Amino acid sequence: MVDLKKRIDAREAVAGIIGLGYVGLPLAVELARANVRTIGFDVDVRKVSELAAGRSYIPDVPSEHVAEVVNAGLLIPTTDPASLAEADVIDICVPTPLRKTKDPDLSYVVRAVETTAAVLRRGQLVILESTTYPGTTDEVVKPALEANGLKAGIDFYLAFSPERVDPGNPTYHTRNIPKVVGGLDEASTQVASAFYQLVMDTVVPVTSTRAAEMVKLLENTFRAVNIGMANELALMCHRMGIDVWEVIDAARTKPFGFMPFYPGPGLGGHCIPIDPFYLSWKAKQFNFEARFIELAGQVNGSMPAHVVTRVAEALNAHRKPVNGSKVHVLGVAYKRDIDDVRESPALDIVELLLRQGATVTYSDPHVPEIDHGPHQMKAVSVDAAVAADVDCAVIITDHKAFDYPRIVASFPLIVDTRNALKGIKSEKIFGL
Ligand code: SAJ
Repeated sequence: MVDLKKRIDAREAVAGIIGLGYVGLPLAVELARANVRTIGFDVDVRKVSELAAGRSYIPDVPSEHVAEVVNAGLLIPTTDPASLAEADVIDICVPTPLRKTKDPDLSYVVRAVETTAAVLRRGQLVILESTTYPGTTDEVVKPALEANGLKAGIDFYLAFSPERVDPGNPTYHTRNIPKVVGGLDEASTQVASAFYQLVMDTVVPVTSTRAAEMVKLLENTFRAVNIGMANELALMCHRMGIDVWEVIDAARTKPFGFMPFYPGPGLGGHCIPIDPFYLSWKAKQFNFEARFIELAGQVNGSMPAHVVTRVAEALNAHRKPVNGSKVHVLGVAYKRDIDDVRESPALDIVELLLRQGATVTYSDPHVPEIDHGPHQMKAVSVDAAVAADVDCAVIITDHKAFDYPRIVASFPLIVDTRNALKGIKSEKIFGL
């Protein structure tokens, strides 16, 4: 199978990307821009037709790049899985959510692997990028691919490489984020490394698929646990009458051995609240309880209720119950300056406030409406909220686009969960 590495190095090998979302599309476009013929497969016909028309739907991927490679016949967007038969390298970039029971949901991966198995032939390389627990590639992907009789490591190469896409990051993008790669065997690691070297400046080989799977989970568990600690510190400081933000800002002056994490209204996004539970779920199979992950999940998960308690305390200072009060949420995206509301704590906070009888409105320049389960709400402007005489505003997402001095001047009470009003002193401002 040595031939594949030669064909990759000569940019003759054809790439196939399964899943053209915020991970797969940037990779597909960069491969095509590196002159690698790339079959871009997705089940979503809207995505494929947008790409075929030379349009991008991922902010970090300019439409000009899409048009350039599609017109040059270097990126072939398709919903036809049979098209992947042409690919020498098949790279799976599909979602790995959690079920409501916090168990891993590998259904997208299984479907993508079945699609791959249908076109699997000798000499191909298959790579899984979807974030998942250590063992997925060896225990789930490998047997599914070998069902037709071909043998991983003998007839085809197999590897795992964690995605490290950070949507909206102005500095780090596909090419300059080091890429970790772990193969079923040394040859698979080498061939997969050669593939990524076509696009990435730095490739970091590790000795197994499990190590590569664990790298990603360490990266994101590290964040979830440290954010949990920052949130617990905030609860402690609130109880002790200490300004947690001042403490963190002073601690970060330590030039070594410290990395700041900040308290907030809870943990949102499709990575940090989810990835660690892939790890703790797998650890249980080894009779190991990942206590830090579970504890961080409890602390981070308790923040939305804590925010609602702070809103109640703020209203109480004005002798107003939550029930019947008008509360205006500022920012519903899961983090600043993006439009993604997946797992956003704002949705939990809205739900809790509505349950306590508050009338809730929201402003978010990036999110015109939310349609999340029981929530169907349209954004209103800050002016409209002010005109509606709301009783309390609560800053959940500290978008740069908000005019904070105006917010302080306009609302009778403000709960600030992000220290967005840093340095502004006022009786009407309540922190976490
Ligand atoms: N958050 C805090 N306090 C913090 C940092 C984050 O409350 O100190 C909250 C955010 O508001 C958000 C959630 O945690 O609700 C997650 O924030 P995040 O900054 O981790 O951003 P994500 O979810 O977009 O994480 C992605 C991850 N990228 C990948 O998995 C490839 C993560 O590994 C990156 O480190 C992160 O982006 C990043 O640094 O932007």
